[in-house]
Amino acid sequence: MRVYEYLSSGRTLHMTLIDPDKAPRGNVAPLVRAAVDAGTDGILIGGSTGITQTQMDEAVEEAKRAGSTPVIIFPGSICQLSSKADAVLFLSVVNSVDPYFIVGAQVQAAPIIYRHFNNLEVISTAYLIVGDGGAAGYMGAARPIPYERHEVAAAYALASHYIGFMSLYLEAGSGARRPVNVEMLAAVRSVFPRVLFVGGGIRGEEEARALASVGPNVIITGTIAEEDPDKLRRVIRAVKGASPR
Ligand code: 1GP
Repeated sequence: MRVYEYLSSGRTLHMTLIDPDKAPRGNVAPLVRAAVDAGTDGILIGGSTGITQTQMDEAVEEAKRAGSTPVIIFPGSICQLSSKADAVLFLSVVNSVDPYFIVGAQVQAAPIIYRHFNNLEVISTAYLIVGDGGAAGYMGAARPIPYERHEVAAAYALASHYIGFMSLYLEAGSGARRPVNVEMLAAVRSVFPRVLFVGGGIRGEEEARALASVGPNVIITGTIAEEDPDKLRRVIRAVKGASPR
């Protein structure tokens, strides 16, 4: 099954983000095994700073060897492509103030994917950064949408739908003090009919359950996988238990 089809299956999936900069060689496999064991539905690999192409290849290979879930690249730069992954989120930081992050990096990456990584499934993704924004917001020169400005997020989501993005990733930033509000997620969900990811700052079962009840396609957590496998298990259970579709 193609990854996009898997993401669109109708139920809310949980995926685990692994940043190779924080999980160096040899540390990816244990994280993947723990996440798969806890019930995660896929692995995203990428990060905002300090990752080479070799590190990506190694991390993706390690992740593939350790578990059978799809491995998806979540690139922070054009150095983070790998032919060994199943798919790449072809991100455009739609609320960046720097055109490089909206279309420049993509123009650099596209011919590389076409010529060298054409086995990679490409999933165009509107990357919408809100609230804290984290390192992704800073590095991507985003103008993060304030947590309470649901209507602004919905306007971006509708524009992303009309432009034709296959997916939208609503991001509060890795390690954010708090995740995206349920109301903002609901506002985005109501106008964006394709694959919707949400992540950043999700640590507790209650917030995971509340976000899942809105019906995003994928809830992503990263930090808790590194910190506490039991918490990860509880969050995944909450995501799956709350799924309304
Ligand atoms: C970042 O949404 C992910 O894109 C993960 O965030 O590390 O805060 O779970 P956390």
